[in-house]
Amino acid sequence: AVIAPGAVHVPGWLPLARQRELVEACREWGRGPVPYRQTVLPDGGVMSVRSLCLGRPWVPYRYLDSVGVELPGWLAALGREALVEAYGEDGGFAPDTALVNFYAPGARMGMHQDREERSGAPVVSLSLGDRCVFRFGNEENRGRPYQDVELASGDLFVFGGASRWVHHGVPRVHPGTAEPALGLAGRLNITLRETGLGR
Ligand code: MD5
Ligand code: FE
Repeated sequence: AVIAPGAVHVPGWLPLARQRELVEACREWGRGPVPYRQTVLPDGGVMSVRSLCLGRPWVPYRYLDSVGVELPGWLAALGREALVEAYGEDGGFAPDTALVNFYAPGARMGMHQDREERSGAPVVSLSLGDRCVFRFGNEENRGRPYQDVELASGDLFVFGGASRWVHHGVPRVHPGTAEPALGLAGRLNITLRETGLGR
């Protein structure tokens, strides 16, 4: 479904077996040298979401230290497949970082824009585990108008073009709604991005 120009939601894009592999990869990354951590914002606030970054380390306060592993080639390839699914072509998408967010029951993310990247490339978002309310707003401010979209495990969301700089957030995660076979209490979100920062 096209939510807005450049914003495409593909429910159930990832089959369950692929979801399970991704959940296992997220667990494995968390066992590396840099575990999932709550980010401390410049104003001293502490995010309820726990995050981890693969590949290129970018914004110091937010994107933490990279776990020190390259972005796996298979994950970058999955990002290109996602763009083909959403737009019909991958546009040469070459993500150099992945941000993995873990929402334990009760965690949420306030409305914000993603402005740290120095690239206009789309952001590819993959959701795993508990269903959530994803709030897709407007470019001007954190408030209305916005659209609330339910995201479930396996859903793909691509944010590109005119939707790249829209305010967005996750006001609510529905506890206990993950497919039991995933063995996940909470929600994981993987975003693939081009930082535009070079090497
Ligand atoms: C999440 N994460 O579900 C979301 C998925 C973050 C974050 O918001 O910054 O870690 S990414 C959603 C996104 C990215 C870029 C643009 C837009 C949404 N958008 O224009 O709505 O944990
Ligand atoms: Fe964001």
